[in-house]
Amino acid sequence: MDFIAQFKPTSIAPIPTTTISVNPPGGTHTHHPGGSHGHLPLPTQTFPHPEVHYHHATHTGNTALWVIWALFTAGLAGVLLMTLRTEKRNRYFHGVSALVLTIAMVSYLAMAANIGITFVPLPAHGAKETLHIWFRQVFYARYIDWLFTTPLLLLSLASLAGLSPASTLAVILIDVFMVVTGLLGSLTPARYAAGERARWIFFGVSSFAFLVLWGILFTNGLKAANNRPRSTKGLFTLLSAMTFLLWVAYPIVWGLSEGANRISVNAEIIAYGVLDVAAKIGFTYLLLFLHTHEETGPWTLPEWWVQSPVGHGPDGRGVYGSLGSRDRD
Ligand code: RET
Repeated sequence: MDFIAQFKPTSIAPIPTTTISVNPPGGTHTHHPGGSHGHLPLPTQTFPHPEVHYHHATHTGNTALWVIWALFTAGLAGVLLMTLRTEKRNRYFHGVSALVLTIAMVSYLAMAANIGITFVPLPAHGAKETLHIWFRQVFYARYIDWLFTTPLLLLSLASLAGLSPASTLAVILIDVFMVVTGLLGSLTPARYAAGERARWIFFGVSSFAFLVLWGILFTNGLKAANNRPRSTKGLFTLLSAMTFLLWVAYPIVWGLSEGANRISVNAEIIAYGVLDVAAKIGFTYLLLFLHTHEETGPWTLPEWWVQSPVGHGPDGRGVYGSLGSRDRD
């Protein structure tokens, strides 16, 4: 049986092995002296990834927010004192102004407490910028403030002029539209061209609303003010001109800060702060001091509004007439 003998191992043969080849990052070095595959080089270069940076308020900005909050608190306390010293039916402007200052006070408290804040991506211009992503801090809390306070300020102006309810409502709705589109502009992520374009379109739309609302206020408002006493007309002219000039500065600050990122977040806080104090506290005190109590007009509150009903009426039926009373039998 020689053929079986041929298959008998004569010595221990090495076990056959298979080599699987892989391509590790960094490349393979196939020509190893001695045929060893033991030491492939480790990758030394990683893929580049962008660095993230933030423009945000520092201690200075936060201190400014607290200072402005304190100014609004003091301003509000003063208005409340003045309200108490004023006859009830002459408190219309006091009520509206107190509401404005209360909202501003709460809004600055929120911003100082770091509420109502977000970060929005800024445009990347130039090749270097592809490796850097910049965010800017946006205080959207101010737009919530403006959403309520600017209509109230306009309501004061419109009431002073004796503007028709239709025009007053139009001015207020256009103002709300202006604030909302301004907010959308400031929240638009603008890292890429389309976003940046959208942001400035929102700005344009909002500015258009701004012009329309002041157009109505200056034409219809002045016409209506002609029918008021001379001192009221004078006060309306003064306050509306001053307010217009202050309000024009808002889109300028917006353009420099949230729009084109030309000034720091701290500078933005201070700029808007100065404007807010002038447009709210300055406005309120001029209005309340210069508007004399003797004047009567569409803003003089009716007796039924300021006086709570007393007793049950002379015949015991109640001031509103009671349900199920004798005269319904
Ligand atoms: C924005 C940006 C978009 C264009 C325009 C703006 C106008 C804002 C204004 C704000 C007024 C605020 C006041 C606050 C409180 O006192 C939204 C900044 C036109 C006019 C008076």
